[in-house]
Amino acid sequence: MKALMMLILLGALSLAASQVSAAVRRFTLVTDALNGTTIWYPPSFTVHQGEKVVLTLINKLDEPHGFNLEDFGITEVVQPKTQTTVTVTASKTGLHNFRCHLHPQHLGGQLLVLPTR
Ligand SMILES: [Cu+2]
Repeated sequence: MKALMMLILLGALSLAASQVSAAVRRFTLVTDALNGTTIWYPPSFTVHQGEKVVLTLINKLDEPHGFNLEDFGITEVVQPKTQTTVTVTASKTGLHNFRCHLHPQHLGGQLLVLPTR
């Protein structure tokens, strides 16, 4: 009986551990021109609080573009026809704007951080 309880406990522990290690979310954000407007897309993405968020930023255009996620202190410039990766821990819930700090007319978007499940 004791051995069975240990097995159940170990099973629960390994399940919890696998949930922690799964809490890395990866997204690819692309800057491109759509009908003459420069945009980041997708314009929104959603994670849960505490998750580690790995963003691959791709610039498909011929000039540098910025990625500024002010609420998390992220400011990057992506050179033409290149990509870069930024990592942020989604420590704060709510809707957090991201934008290109180099071009005010360049459409950005929002990162929605939901409370922990
Ligand atoms: Cu831009």
